[in-house]
Amino acid sequence: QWDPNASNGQAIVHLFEWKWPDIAAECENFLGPRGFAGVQISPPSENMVYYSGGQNRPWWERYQPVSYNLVTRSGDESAFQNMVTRCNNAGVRIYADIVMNHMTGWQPSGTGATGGSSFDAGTESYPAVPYSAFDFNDGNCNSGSGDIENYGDANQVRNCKLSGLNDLNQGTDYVRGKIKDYLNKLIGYGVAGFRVDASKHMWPGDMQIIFNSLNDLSTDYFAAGTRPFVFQEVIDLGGEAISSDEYVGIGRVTEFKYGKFLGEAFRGNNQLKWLVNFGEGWGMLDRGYALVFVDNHDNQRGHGAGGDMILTFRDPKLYKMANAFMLGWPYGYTRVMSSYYWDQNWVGGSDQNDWIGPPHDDSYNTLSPTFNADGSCGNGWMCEHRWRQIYNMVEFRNVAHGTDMNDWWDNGNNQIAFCRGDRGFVAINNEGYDLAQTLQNCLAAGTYCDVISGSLEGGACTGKSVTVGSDGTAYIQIATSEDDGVLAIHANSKL
Ligand code: AAO
Repeated sequence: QWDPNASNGQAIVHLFEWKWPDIAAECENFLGPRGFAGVQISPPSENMVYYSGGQNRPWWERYQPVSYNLVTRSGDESAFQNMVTRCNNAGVRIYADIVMNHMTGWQPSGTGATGGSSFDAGTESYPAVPYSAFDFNDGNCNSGSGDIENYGDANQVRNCKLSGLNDLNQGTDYVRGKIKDYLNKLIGYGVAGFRVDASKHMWPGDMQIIFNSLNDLSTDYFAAGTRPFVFQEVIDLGGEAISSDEYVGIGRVTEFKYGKFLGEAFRGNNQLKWLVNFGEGWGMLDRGYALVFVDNHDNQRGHGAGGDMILTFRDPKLYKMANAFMLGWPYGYTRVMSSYYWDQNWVGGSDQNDWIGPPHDDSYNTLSPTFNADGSCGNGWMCEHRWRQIYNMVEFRNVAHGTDMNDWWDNGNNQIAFCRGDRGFVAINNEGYDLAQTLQNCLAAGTYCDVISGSLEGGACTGKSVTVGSDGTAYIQIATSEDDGVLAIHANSKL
């Protein structure tokens, strides 16, 4: 459950709010050929439909399930099945986002759901599962409001409501059974694993029982006896009652310190030279348990944790540098974020538009991405995973896999360089002046294409090139005037 069960690839991409047919096509046309291991999809379970207070169809309605029927704005059950099959056939795995901590928050009775199921949040009735008031934690919650009021109290965090969301009691056989049936249905269709939403808000013992009870993955695509990959969303920046360590026995855990620390470093609040032991040396999880990312769908819009240090597509130069560092660096299993654009509206330090859902038509049907001649996306989709500087570093990570870091160099401040065995070399310049000097390298002598400023295409470099001499050194140049503050070469970018 710590292994992504990928046939190839050391990085996954979160195609946030994409439709199932678009993901299927992306697996075939782009992700498979480019060596992406898999896709984290938005929650496939039926959710409530939200139109209120001028916030029509927010992205976050998908985190309020009404049933485990597979019907959402991303598509229905047959589209889901088709996507999983086509992605697996393209060598790309599907990891489903599972909302099993809770159902909806309070909504007026008669509120709609994406599959047409009825529900009554006030009486905690979800007949399409079915769940009723017996299945929720209200009696076990000790806070005055029924909501989580104090993250210093583990009992509250796990037995009270997160933001008013009706909190399921995973301590009962009945609730465990319903969740198990849902996850086994997904396994039956060929998913490779799960991102488990709000894991911090469930007891690890209950989760362990549920995940241990699941079927092995489908032998249509996986070896007999393969367990689902599990990565649990636990926000642990320290200082609370609950720590990530409590969950590592179940699967990997999202390491939220990683993106926060990287954001602080690249934004200039910390010198890059300290990244020399980035990972366990910084108080993060053991690398075999960590799922890492620069930003996620919450903290790119001020939800969750990390605050204003988080880097996103809105700071493209720094964002590409941070992603290049992550994908070049041997720590954790990596996830690339792929977003859609929205206009921000800052009032008193918070974005009033943080709720805005994916690009849509007048009836709020999600739009498909369009693709420009250079491979980038249109129709409001950012598609960071299609940025050359990012997808080329996914290839770098695959090429360098199995090696450790060696030959670290820094200028005592914000210029750094390092090697990965004899497979890859990365240099980063986050100073206000050019990097231009001869550095120790580790690749075999020869000429290599920098995969940041360009690629190796048709036997030639479309960007910069680097020549590694017979003495093992190479002249490295990253001018501040360049679009990108990174340079990377690897064994497969040799001329
Ligand atoms: C929506 C509305 C709410 C309404 C609710 C019910 O926005 O106003 O009350 O419906 O009607 C998403 C959205 C929510 C949305 C929800 C349901 O983000 O706004 O609520 O869908 O539609 C906590 C959880 C974490 C969670 C995160 C957002 O621990 O699991 O909040 N993330 C997941 C998903 C997320 C989703 C849900 C869970 C729910 O990724 O998309 O919500 O399914 C501290 C704690 C964290 C806690 C944060 C925020 O963090 O440590 O555990 O995350 O607070 O409450 C510093 C600290 C850091 C602290 C942070 C924020 O950085 O170091 O520790 O500040 O204070």
